[in-house]
Amino acid sequence: MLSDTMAKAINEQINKEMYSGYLYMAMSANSTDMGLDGFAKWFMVQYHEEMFHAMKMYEYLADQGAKVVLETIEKPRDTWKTPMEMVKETYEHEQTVTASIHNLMLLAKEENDFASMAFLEWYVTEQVEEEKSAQDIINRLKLAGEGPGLFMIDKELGSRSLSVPSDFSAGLGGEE
Ligand code: OFO
Repeated sequence: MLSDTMAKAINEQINKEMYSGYLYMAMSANSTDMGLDGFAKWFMVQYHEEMFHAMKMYEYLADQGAKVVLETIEKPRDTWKTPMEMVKETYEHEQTVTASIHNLMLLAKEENDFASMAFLEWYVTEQVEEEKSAQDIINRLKLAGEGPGLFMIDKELGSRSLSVPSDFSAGLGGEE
């Protein structure tokens, strides 16, 4: 059983995860518009990962007998001029999500909510990966510049494949 405060905080985090997905979908569209199909694929995979992050919380609330309450998703920005601008914003955005997950963990600790602490561990670890993957692309873009190296990076990013479920009609099936 979750406290009302914790249920509300997790519902707010669902909205943040959905916004992250919306932001990355906008970056995917912007990449397609720039002719960078690899970046477009990478950001679309990222979109699906964010939906998965939201759905894990959705299921957790349901499992704990708390109601999922969906709020309006903020409109994301729609134009970025360079891939570096998109990836830097991705990195900064993920830092804010990390802070938000850490705040949830602090709340769970304050409430001695051991189930939520255990549940949130997955997100703490995932955020390390989220920040690292954006930082890695920033580093590669710095090395490659805007010339032929950019097309190599675009090709590499295009090979990213989805490693989480994308069909939630029957729940997550215990997958991570
Ligand atoms: Fe859900 O990790 Fe990114 O935002």
